[in-house]
Amino acid sequence: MKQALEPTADAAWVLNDDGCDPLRESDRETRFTVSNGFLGARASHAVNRSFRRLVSPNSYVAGLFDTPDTDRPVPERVFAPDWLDVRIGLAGGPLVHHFGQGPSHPLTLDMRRGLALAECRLVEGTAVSVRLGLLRFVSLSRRSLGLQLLHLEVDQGETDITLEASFEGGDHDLISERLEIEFGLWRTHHSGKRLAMAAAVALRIDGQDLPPTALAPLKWSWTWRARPGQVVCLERIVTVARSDGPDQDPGAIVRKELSDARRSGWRSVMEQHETAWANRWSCSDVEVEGDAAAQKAIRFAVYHLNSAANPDDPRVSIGARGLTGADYRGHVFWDTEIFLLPFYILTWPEAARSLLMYRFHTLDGARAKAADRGWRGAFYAWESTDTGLEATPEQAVGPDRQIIDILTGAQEQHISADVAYAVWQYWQATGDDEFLVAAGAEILLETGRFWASRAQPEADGLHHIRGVIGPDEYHEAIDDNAFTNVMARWNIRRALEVAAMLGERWPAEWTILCRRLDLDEADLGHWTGVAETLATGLDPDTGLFEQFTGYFDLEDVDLAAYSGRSVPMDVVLGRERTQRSQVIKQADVVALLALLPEEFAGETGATNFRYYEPRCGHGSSLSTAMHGLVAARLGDVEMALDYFHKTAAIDLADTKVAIGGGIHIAAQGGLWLMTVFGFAGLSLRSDGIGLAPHLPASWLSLGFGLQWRGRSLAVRIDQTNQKLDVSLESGQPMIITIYGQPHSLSLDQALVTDIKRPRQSDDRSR
Ligand code: IFM
Repeated sequence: MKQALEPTADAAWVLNDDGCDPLRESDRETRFTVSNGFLGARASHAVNRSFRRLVSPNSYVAGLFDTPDTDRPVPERVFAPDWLDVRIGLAGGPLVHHFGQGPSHPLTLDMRRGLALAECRLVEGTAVSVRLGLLRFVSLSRRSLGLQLLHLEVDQGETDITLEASFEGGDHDLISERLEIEFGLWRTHHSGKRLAMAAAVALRIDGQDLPPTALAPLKWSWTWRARPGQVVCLERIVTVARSDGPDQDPGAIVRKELSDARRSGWRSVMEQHETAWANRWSCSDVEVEGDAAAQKAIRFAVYHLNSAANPDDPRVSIGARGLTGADYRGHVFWDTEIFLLPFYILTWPEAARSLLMYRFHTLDGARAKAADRGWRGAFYAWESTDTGLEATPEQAVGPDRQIIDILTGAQEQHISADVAYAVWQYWQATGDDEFLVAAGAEILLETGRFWASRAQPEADGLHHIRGVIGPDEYHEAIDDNAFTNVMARWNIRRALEVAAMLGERWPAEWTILCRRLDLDEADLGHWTGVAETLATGLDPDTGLFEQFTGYFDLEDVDLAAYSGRSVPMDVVLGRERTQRSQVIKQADVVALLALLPEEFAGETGATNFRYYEPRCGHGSSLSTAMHGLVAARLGDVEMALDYFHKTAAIDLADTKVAIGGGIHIAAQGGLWLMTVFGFAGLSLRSDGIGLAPHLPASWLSLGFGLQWRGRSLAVRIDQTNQKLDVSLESGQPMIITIYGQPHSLSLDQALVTDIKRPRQSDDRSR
């Protein structure tokens, strides 16, 4: 067992934390979380948690939502029982690991192997001293499975030691239905979901099995006489299943999974898990030479991205904190479609498809939300759970401790276009026609229909969308937000395109779909008219989009004067003044430029970026990544690199943001976007992919893999030799467009071309 607890030797693959600071413990728990898209286990201490009140619960199960029976109830992902609890004690009481007393509690995240390691030493005067090594993972090859290993060496003392292993907190959010020695079945209070868990435990002392005493359901105990040099190994295999309705039996699933896992043993469970991770890394690793911090940050990002998705469950999506923390109650936002989906589409299409199928399965909720407000089509929930119904809380406590109304659920409507954008991007990159016909087309049509009903004609001959919130959430109830309107127009146009395509290529399916959606030529004609006359706020003379009607008249605050601030701009200025100012919470027109660069003719992309970038206060963790991506595309790579490191700091630097509530998974997706779409200049084209690399000076090379319409590609940008090398590892020949020039790529002919030097800082026109 000891060997299994040895981390990967290469420092670029591991994240270490030697500290033990109770004030930062919750951040460490988040950062070192292991998850697999179905189960999440935060890196809480497993052993003798005397400081239990300081830490958040440990375990999450994707899709395990319930709605509390309170005033203004908001659905939330509830906690699953913590399956990792261990207590070690002497006859007189527990061997407690106190903060600040004795050695620290180092943690290691072995990203290559997808597991977390911990060490700890427990001492009780001269009576006993033991060293512990712990390992935990949730399996990437069988997502219902978790493993905990504990390796204990006695350094000193001859005394009786008791070790208890248990499940804790089962009654925290759930009601137990059945509890047995190795099995538990719980249900949620209101949502009709059930959770089953089963566990097998074994303890060996110097290689000899010591049978446990069952103290209670899911609670085992062992007592033995400790001697110096003794080695004790605990292994616990856990299986977990969720059911969403009465017709499924999660109990049968976990029992079967447990008996399979028990038969194969923990080593085989671990081997399969590590093979699954090796496969994931071979498709998704990003290598940066020359900037060790950037390398660590992008690996950490890819580790958490690979940990967040589950290609096998199309009923769940990824919450804003993945399965790493409780913030945002597990709710799903546009973060998934805009910041995460590109990674999955291009490195793990099966996961991407499943995430989009979640939006297909929640279409009825989106249709109900639109209908409730008198519109047609699909208006997706700004905060979504399992039903697709709106889950945004209506009120919250603001930064000044006042109760404020939350309007995003009603007004942040661009979510419908964001979902459509991801559907189109997926189809473009995978060519998955079956998905398009069975699900994607319906999403595109229903979201297109939503916008066509949402935009209203006015006396100026244009259609307008009034009363919305754009990505910049500082400004509410605004009219004609450029991001919303241009994305809406794009959405309607893609709906029309998919309608024409289905009519031509799949006429029988098209007829059935039209009948089911009650869609006819008159509808399509109306949509065309709306798209042609939708106000966008573009000033043709300056090339500037006005973020929303009246934005240019607002107070222009010089953010440079507040550069030393440690709190967001809305806290500095106060809510009202922020709303009356041009201060932007996060990329808005800049986000539009990131998503639809073709909407910005000639140099107007740079014009808009130069206008809006200095006005952004980055009050959201999503903001810096969008700015970095656009800066890199515009060739301002050093500014982009600065944004890259700022984004990385969100979850990696203790001094930036408190992350006890979970990893900012959109920021992690944003790091990948900045790297691949920004520095490598990737673009998705109808005839293949485009690359236009501009690397920061410190990056000697950048390498990554891509999946494109059934092909695997390896890209390497070598700054030292000024070369771009693209090779096709599997699949049919294709076209790669480099800085606008098409090139052929085939299995037997890699593509090697020169790259351009990035602009120097003195020719930046900022
Ligand atoms: O989706 C984001 C939003 O854009 C800004 N506030 C946080 C949300 C969840 O990450």
